[in-house]
Amino acid sequence: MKWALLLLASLVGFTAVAQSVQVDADDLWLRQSIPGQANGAGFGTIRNLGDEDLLLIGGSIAIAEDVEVHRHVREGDQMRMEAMDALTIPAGSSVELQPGGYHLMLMGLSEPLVVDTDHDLTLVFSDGSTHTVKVPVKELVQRQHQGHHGH
Ligand SMILES: [Cu+2]
Repeated sequence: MKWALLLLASLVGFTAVAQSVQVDADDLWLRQSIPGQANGAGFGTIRNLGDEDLLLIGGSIAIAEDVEVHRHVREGDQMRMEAMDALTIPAGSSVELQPGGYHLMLMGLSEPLVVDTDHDLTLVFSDGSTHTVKVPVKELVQRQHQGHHGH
């Protein structure tokens, strides 16, 4: 009887340690890249299902050297990207990664991102926890009317 309780206690302890971060990132996707393109980009929604804020600091993927968190910032009439130390995903809330806004940048692609393939992407948070999802590559949507956006 006693050994059973000890076993149970150790199992419970193990479960607590092994518990993965409470994140839903199932609709993340990667944008199709063209051959020779150095970097790729990932978009979609990251939901924090836990009750503590999460700080996304980057990630990893087999086909790129590194995954960075980027945002676009406006400088006069120009938009440029910059790397972020961390992107806060508030507890019980979500953050949208989208073209022209926050995004994941796949630095140093070793091969192009091909439509209808998918890749294991691991998100890394500031507390060392990780979350791995299978993300599909989707078509690069051409924007026909760039420059016609009003204010
Ligand atoms: Cu970027």
